[in-house]
Amino acid sequence: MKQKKPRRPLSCTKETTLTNEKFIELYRYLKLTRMFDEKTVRLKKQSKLTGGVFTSLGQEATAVGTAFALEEKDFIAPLIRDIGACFVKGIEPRTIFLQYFGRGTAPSRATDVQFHFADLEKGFVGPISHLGDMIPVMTGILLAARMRNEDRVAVAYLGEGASSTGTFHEGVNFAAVKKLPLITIIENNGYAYSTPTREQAACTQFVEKALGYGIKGLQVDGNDIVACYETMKSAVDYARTGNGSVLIEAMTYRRKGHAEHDNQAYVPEGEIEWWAEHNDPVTRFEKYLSEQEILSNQQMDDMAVEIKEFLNAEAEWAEDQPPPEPVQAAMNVFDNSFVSPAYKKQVLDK
Ligand SMILES: Cc1ncc(C[n+]2csc(CCOP(=O)(O)OP(=O)(O)O)c2C)c(N)n1
Repeated sequence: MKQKKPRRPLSCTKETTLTNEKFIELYRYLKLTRMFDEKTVRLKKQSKLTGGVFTSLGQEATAVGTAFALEEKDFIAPLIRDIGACFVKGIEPRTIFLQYFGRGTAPSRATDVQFHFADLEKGFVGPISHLGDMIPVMTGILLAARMRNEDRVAVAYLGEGASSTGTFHEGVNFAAVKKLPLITIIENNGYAYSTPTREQAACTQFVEKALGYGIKGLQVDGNDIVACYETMKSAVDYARTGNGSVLIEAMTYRRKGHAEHDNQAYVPEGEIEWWAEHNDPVTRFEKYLSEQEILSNQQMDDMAVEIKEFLNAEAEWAEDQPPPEPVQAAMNVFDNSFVSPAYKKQVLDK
């Protein structure tokens, strides 16, 4: 990934439709996402979490800024880098902590320790591991919505690596042909696990893939949260008014490894530090908020203290919840129709 030296520290785009009140809300989500990741990394290092920890360090603005342009009735299928979009859609940190701690009351009841769960009331269609597979799923959801005369937009988030899969092609193509309001967001963060972008695809601009499907393509600076919001807003307006699908390429950078266990030995020296110093989405937005006199540094610090206390309380609450009953381990995984009603009443429902 090219690292153009900025002449002056980057800020966020000035052209916006957002009010100051919305900016503050947006900032809280951004900061919450950053601090949630930091908290989960600490919990992992304390050996309190059993599963892998996947963070979005350095690319939080893409998930938060784009999800912020959606309406409550819209659907999202996030991926591991999009916890920020889950928060914007109303998923509480405590619910994700319950998953991470593998508690019996977690939506997945400890059969999964990531955020592979759904909350359809909130328009949150849970992610699955299989890259690209959520695109046909979201396409199907939109087709069903159309048949029911429901006005919904759906978003499938994925990395540039996932755009090399067959299901990406099938899903995007079908949505394009049917002019479904699907917004596919490719987060081009430089690496797919340890594979750099140049070894992932021969095209240099992933936005160009839109051309081949006959849909609208937009490219955005994924570390500029205001630009992410505005680009997404225009995509949502376009899709909602019957023009069909949109593909957005968000240019960003993954500052952590694939997950916490990945030491990033494949990353050239100095690259991560460069992005941290020159193109951090949180710093950029803070600079903007301060320049525009929307929030003072003191107010931002106060918000960080409030979020820290909130997250500590959320995590403590989740940790205190009971673990699952061993017998529940196989429930909702296999076909349990063989379970006799008496056994179910006696053991499972207690
Ligand atoms: C179909 C499929 N193939 C391989 C994997 C294993 N895998 C998990 S994440 C990952 C890399 C994903 O890269 P990218 O899509 O660019 O997203 P990023 O992690 O960079 O956000 C791979 C290969 C998988 N989950 N699904």
